[in-house]
Amino acid sequence: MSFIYNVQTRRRPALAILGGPPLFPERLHVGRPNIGNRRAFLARVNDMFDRRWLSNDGPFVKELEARIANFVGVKHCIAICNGTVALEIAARALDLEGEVLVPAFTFIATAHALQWQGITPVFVDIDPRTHNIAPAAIERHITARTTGIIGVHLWGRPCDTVALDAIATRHHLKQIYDAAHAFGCSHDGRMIGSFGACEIFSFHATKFVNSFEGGAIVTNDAALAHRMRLMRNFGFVDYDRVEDVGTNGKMTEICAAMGLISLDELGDLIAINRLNHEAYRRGLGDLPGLSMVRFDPAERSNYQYVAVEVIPEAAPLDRDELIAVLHAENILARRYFWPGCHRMQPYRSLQPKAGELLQETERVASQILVLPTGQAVSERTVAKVCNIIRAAFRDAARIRARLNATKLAAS
Ligand code: T4K
Repeated sequence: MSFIYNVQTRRRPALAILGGPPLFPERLHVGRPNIGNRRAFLARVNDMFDRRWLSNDGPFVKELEARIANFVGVKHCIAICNGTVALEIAARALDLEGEVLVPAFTFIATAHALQWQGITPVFVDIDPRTHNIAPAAIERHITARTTGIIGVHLWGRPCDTVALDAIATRHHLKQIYDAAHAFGCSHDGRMIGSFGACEIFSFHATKFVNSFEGGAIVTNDAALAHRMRLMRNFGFVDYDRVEDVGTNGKMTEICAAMGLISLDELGDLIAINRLNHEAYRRGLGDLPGLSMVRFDPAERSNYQYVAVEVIPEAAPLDRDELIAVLHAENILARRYFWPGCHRMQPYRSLQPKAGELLQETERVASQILVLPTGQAVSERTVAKVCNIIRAAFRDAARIRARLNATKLAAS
């Protein structure tokens, strides 16, 4: 069934929210994994079995680390089982304690990685133009207990590292960057990965380069790298000698194999994301009240998130109404990172007044919508998604009435 035209009836079927059939028979997810060359992957799995080396600093992990360090242009890369544990290890290895400043508009893992080890994440507002931590909002949160800042390069767009460096130096704070979204992106012509004391990446299945689950810490600091490497493996320096507190942050060989075949296709994956991004821009660019997150053409970007702000004063439907329209069509657009970390537990209870200083976070979180992209989404599919949004805007009054009636009936 085409949304545009139904050959039998010569009529456009109604939007699903208004009683028509969903455009997509199967769910169209945000974050459908990119799958690399299966044959190459299976060959690596066979090698792995032949070697009987499945985890703990195996040859695939070493190869992945070398390739990432080389690609990013840093001296050290430590592969980790996921991005969250990478953040935990980085914070621990830098002796962060007390309070650490983080943006409130990020995936919950940025905050949890601190809280998990008894460090209080202090939520800072974002710059609405970049969606990244606002340097101008930081200093009012600094106390005698503050030990560090974690900037997040949200959507792969770089933080204002110059301003953050200046603040960190002035207040003797350590800096980690959460670059979970920013693998393959650059800032001032330099690859993201070499800013702050260290940076972390995520290679979760939903990331454009994935190792099923996985992450990495990159740094130019040899002593820090050494400490993080020990911490990844319980603090062991030798078979029966432990020199530091540690955890199990090891990446398995099968994950590293997946990461390697994913890396082999990095250029193609970015090209797909870019084409889809451009297709969304063509399809939505002229609609009132929709503002797509853009990437600086002078920098390298991975285009892995198609994030759109739905400005309620200008768009005929608000973000949640549009989400309802899309979900009815089986397009599972996401509200990343609504409602903001400070409104999730345990932070909502521990810091009930945090929202008072987070106006931009709250506004952007209530407007943001993330659309499907990646290898599993063709330009044709993007065009269909855009057509649904255009049709929804045209029929906004009826849709709003229908949603209000449903709400009333449920109350
Ligand atoms: N810092 C930041 C800024 C982050 O965004 C993240 C993770 C981290 C740190 C921590 O890194 P990791 O510890 O995760 O390595 C997802 C991802 O789980 C998470 O990695 C990511 N950020 C976040 C932005 O998105 P969910 O809860 O939306 O994931 P999930 O598993 O529900 O997957 C999303 C959708 O993707 C599913 O509804 C369906 C589809 N999907 C997912 C998987 C796993 C598939 O089609 N196939 C799959 O195999 O958080």
